Amino acid sequence: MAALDPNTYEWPEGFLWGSATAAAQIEGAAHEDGKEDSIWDAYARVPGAIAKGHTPEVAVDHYHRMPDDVRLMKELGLSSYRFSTSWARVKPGDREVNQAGLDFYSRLVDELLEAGILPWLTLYHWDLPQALEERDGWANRDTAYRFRDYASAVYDALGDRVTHWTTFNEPLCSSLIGYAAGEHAPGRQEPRAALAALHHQHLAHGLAADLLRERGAQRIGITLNLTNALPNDPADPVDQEAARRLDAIWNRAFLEPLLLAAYPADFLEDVRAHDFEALVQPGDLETIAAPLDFLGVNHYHDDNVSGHPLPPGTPPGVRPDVNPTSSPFVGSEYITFPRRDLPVTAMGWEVNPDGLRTLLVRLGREYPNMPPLYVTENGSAYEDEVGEDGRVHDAERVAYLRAHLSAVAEAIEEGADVRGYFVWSLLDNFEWAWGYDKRFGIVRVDYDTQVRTPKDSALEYSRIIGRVRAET
Ligand code: IFM
Repeated sequence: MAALDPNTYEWPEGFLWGSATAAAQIEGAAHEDGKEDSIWDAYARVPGAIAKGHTPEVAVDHYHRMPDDVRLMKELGLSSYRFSTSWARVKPGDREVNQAGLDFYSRLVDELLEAGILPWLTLYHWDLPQALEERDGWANRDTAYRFRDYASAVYDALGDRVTHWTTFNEPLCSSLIGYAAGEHAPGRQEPRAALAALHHQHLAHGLAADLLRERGAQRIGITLNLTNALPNDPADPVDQEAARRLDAIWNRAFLEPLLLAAYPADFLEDVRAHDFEALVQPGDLETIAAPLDFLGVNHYHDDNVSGHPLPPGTPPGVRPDVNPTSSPFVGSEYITFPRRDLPVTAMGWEVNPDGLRTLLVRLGREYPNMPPLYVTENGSAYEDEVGEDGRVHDAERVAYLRAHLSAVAEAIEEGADVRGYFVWSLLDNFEWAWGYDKRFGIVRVDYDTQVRTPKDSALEYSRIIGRVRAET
């Protein structure tokens, strides 16, 4: 099929056009109005944890510039904005509710509604209160119940105006990458704790989903970062087995408890040495499989997987030591690296829009009870330069965006029930362990002045959205 042009494609009626951010990546004000440390504030103080010693302390100062940022979203024509609330702002130290923290989100929601933009709220985008980490964090089952209480506080404040609730963003990262690979906060390298975090985040999702449903939330879902695990050599049984294991731990260990109330049998076998099943108490899986109104899909690139050691002379950017799947808990070596025949972004991630199409189509076909899908993140980091005209002509990001929207359109044509797309990210921001050097924004932020300048990609996105809006 010839590539579908996102500017002329007839997008389904009501398709949501959004952009996404996360509290710790944009807000700043890390210790203001009662907010206390999250694990990312604490982790940023560990020497060498974050590139160039960057911290989320100021970020892009969204906490103080929020009304201007919402104005910008309105100018671009967004129909929805996906943001996260910070647990450490709402309940500092996970103690009492901090009204000043909730008031900030309440003002944000009011600004969005006033601008005609649907607020799409995520409760957990990786910033656990540090005080809870000091009680063993997500490795402690009790944290799941603390999360339910936090969700309840946020719902009490915003449930009259927010209709769309996402419990977790990419639990894979906040469990396996934070607790086994040690690349993300809290920086632990403890395989069993990582598996406990995985299960306890699932449980926390189910507990919160039940509570939100009971209180009357209209749409409840979760966002997963899913991949296509491709054997490096499709004919090599060692690579095939590595791809099978990656698919199990990366995709199915998340999808199946949520959709089928069961962990995949091969995943249970892979992690048997860590006594994973002892973590699962009677009734947990029923709680975890609470009904979902949507599944958020985050996808940036496929993963090329090999069970063999890295070849000599492997290009920079390949870092098997921080690869969660190379953690000792899976018991064998896994290596992912970009496919050599594809261009890569500044993250070293391959650019392969067809992977997004494949994934979206597969999800509906493989899970008959799959709820509607939203692409809740997709985007690219490039080494942007400011031109003499003061603008950012980010032709590569424009091409990435157009190609991936075209892939979404193709997936819809093939039957995938995709209801919206959120570009990552609205603004350049704090890219976790990479600090501020990796710019994902469609809007440039000058980190010295905090001035925002829409890049060409923002203008192109706006044109696509504008056309659809004008016609609907
Ligand atoms: O910046 C992150 C985001 O917080 C979660 N998904 C991937 C993005 C790019 O790495």
